[in-house]
Amino acid sequence: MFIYPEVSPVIIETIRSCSTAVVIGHVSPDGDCIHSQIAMQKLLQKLGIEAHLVNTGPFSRKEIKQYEPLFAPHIDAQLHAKNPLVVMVDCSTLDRIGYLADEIDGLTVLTIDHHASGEKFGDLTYIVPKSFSTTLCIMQFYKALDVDLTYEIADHIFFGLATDTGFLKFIGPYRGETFHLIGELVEMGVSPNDIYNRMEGGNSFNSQRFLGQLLLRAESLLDGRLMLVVEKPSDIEEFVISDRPSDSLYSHLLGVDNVEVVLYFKIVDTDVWELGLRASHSSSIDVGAISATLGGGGHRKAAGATVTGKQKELQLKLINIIEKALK
Ligand SMILES: [Mn+2]
Repeated sequence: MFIYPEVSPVIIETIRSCSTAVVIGHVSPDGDCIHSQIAMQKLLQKLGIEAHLVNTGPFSRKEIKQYEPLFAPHIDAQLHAKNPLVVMVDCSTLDRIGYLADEIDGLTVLTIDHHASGEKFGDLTYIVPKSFSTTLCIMQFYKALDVDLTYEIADHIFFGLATDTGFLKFIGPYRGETFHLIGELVEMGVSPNDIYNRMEGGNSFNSQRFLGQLLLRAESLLDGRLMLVVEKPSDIEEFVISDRPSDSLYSHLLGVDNVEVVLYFKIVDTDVWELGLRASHSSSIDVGAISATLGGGGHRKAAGATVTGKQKELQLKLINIIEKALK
């Protein structure tokens, strides 16, 4: 069983002695980022600290949209002048926070994250790559600072964990500690059933129809090891695609026998594409390494990159790279 590292006395002292803080997260936030930010803000407030939430957005994912009003888009001069402690969550590299990288200049930064790659940023860090979510790292801070969890905070923590684990599907063996922590949250009144419905429900009819369209259009390549899906310009007119059904698409296509990689071309603009890459649990391919060669980022199993050029040419190039990587 994995044991979370202790939150260092220096970090505890730094938090206890600050009077103002700003909690920031990464661009295009997801459920783990937003719920980590909120859970951290509540912890700081319980310690009597004035705590602000800042995120560049966009808040395009449906399950986090409702929280947008809680977040400011900037650290304004007035707040900066108070010399707040910056708590950066769910990311540990400066390129993940967009223009906020300039706005935190000169401030002390505490980084709390569970990502493994990139050059770590922060004066103080609590980075646990083995943690399934940043919210579980924040839970360790509640324990270390001796602040009781409430139902509301437990719900934020579970939601972040559910987001990053495909509702616990990505957790392998010998990780009983995560289920012990889940046990604590559920005993606080958190309902996994309710969280699942909030996470997976609430889709627009259009996004489900769009999912059907993309599944029909998927091509099976490289002897069934690669699934390719390409959006068309007409999709933008026919469907509202700010809320793409990407996660469902990946999980449906990775569920096809022998599929190792899903490659999804999302239209951003004329000749500008956002690539989504996903690898199956059993494949040894590293899609993070592939996206890194294209200037993108991610993990072994999930990665993305923004590329420019003619779609057909990009497609040929990508199929080639993937074919070599699959050998
Ligand atoms: Mn995360």
